Amino acid sequence: MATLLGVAPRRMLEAMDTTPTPLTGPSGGARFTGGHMLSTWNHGLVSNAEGWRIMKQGGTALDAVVDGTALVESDPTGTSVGIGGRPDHTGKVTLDACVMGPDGQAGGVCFLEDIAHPVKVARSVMEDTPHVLLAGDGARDYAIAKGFEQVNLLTPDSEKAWQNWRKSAEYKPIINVENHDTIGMIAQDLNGNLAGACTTSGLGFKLRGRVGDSPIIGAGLFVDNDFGACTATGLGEAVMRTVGSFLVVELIRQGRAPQAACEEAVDRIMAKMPVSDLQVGYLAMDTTGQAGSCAIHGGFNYARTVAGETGMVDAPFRS
Ligand code: SD4
Repeated sequence: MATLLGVAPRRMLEAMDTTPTPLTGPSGGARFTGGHMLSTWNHGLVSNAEGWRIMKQGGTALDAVVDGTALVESDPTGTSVGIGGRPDHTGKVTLDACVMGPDGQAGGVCFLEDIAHPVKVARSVMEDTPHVLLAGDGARDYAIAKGFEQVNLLTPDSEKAWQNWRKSAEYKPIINVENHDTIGMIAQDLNGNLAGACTTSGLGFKLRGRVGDSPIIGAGLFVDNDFGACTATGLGEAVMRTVGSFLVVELIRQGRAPQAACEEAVDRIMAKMPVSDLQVGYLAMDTTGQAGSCAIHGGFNYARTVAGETGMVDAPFRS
């Protein structure tokens, strides 16, 4: 039977090999089961500490990334995630988040207001609905109906920063200091399974309704339990245009080490657009315990935890 528009007829699909991928790493190496976590920026230390506490008690990678990043969402002094995040140009804080688990399950929320923990709502979208992404008022109504905590996300500090910004109302991304400090966290638990989460208030003083890469599966986050996981930080538009996190995991699937995969994803951005004012950083792991990172410019760092030992790492950069 001929295929129509590239859709394989059922008979062909049945003939395809559907044997599950063996539990080995991409290079055939053994899956790492010591506990591995990578989280963006300095606040990644808090997330990894919580993630390790959870893993040691038998929690999954998914538990670790959701509860680890939720801690950063709770910090009102963080100006780029959760409460205290810088508002949009109308003075309203709008949040984006997503999660992905080891079975390919995914959930996200974007343009969400008034809710303390978007990453937990994202998990609920994944686990309790047939959908992947809820937006705006619909996402807020869903969160309220599910009993999620409502808060005023605009702290006095953020309001002051917005009032100052309004004096010129000029928007210009400034590398690494413009609150480009999303928390993206990827983890492999003591059973060797992968998961990831990404949560942000997005770009400070963005246009109302702007959604970045962070809640978009494949852009700000991607997890394939058979091969690896990746998360992104920086200017979401550049990540979305190149479907960055999916690209990194796909390159790992094709045999690249996480480091080489992150470098290639950064190079793709640099080949397509001017980057003098634009920062993007990728963080990736494979299933064997290898990690990689790369940014366009210097200044991107991340927390790495391996079997309970944590350190901060400065990501290599390409510009
Ligand atoms: C965004 N990628 O909304 C986010 C911002 C970010 O570190 O990553 N900040 O474009």
